[in-house]
Amino acid sequence: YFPFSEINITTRGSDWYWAVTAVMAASTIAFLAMSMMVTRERRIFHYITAAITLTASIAYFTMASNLGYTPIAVEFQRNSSKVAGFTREIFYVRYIDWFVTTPLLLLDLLLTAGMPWPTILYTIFLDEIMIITGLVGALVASSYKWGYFVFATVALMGIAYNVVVVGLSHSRALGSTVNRTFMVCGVWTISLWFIYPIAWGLSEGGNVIAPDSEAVFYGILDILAKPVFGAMLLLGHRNIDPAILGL
Ligand code: RET
Repeated sequence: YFPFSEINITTRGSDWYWAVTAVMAASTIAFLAMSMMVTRERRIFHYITAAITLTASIAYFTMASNLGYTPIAVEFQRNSSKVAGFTREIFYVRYIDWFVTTPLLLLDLLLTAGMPWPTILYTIFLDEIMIITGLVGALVASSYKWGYFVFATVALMGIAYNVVVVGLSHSRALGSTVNRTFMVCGVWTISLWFIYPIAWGLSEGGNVIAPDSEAVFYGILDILAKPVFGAMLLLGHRNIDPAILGL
C-alpha cells in the first residue's frame, strides 16, 4: 500500500522524449561528420559539441523510458484549497546531463573568446554550483527548495557576467570574425539559460505545469541550447583560424 498518487508523464510525454532523443543522436552524427571535413586543428570544437549532444541523447533515452526519476511529495491548488497526498516525478537524470554538458557548452563558448584558463575554470565552478543547487532544490519537498533556487540563480548571474562582460572584452581583442561568432553564440546562450529557472519554477519548483508540459518546455530549451547552439558555433569556426585562439 502506497498512500500517494503519482503525477507522472504519459505516453505523449514519453513520445516527445523519444523525438528529442532522436534529434540529439542525429546531431551527434552530424557534428562528427562535419569534423571529418575540416583540418585537425579545428576538430576540437566538433568533439566538444558532439560530446554534449551524445550525453543528452543518453539522458533523453532515460527519460523517454520513464527512468532516472524519483517521486517527490507535492501540493497543489484545487478549488482555492491546498491538496496534499500527491508525488511528482522529478527527473534527476536531467541534472546529471547538465552537470556534464553545461561545463562543455561553456568550454566551447569561452575557448572561442580566447578567455584565459583560470577564468574559464572559475566560470565552470559557478556552473557546477548552479546545477547542484538546482538538483538539491528539486529533490527538497518543503519550501526550502526556493532557497536553492536563489543560490542557483545567483550563480547564473555570475556566469552571465563572465560570458557577457569578461568574455566579450577578450573576444573583441581577437578581431571581428571571432567577436561576431562569440557575440551571436554568447547572446543566444545567456538568453536561453535565463529561461531555465522559469521552467524549473513551473515544474520542479511550484508544480504548476504537468510533467508532459515540463517535457516540452525543457525539451525545446535543450534543443535550442545544444544542437542549434552547436551548429551556430561550428559554422562560425569555419572562418576562424584556431591559431589566434592559442589552440
Ligand atoms: C536551475 C535551477 C533553478 C535556478 C537556475 C537553474 C538553471 C539552469 C540552467 C540550465 C541550463 C541547461 C542547459 C542544458 C543544455 O541543454 C538548475 C534550473 C538558474 C541555466 C543549457
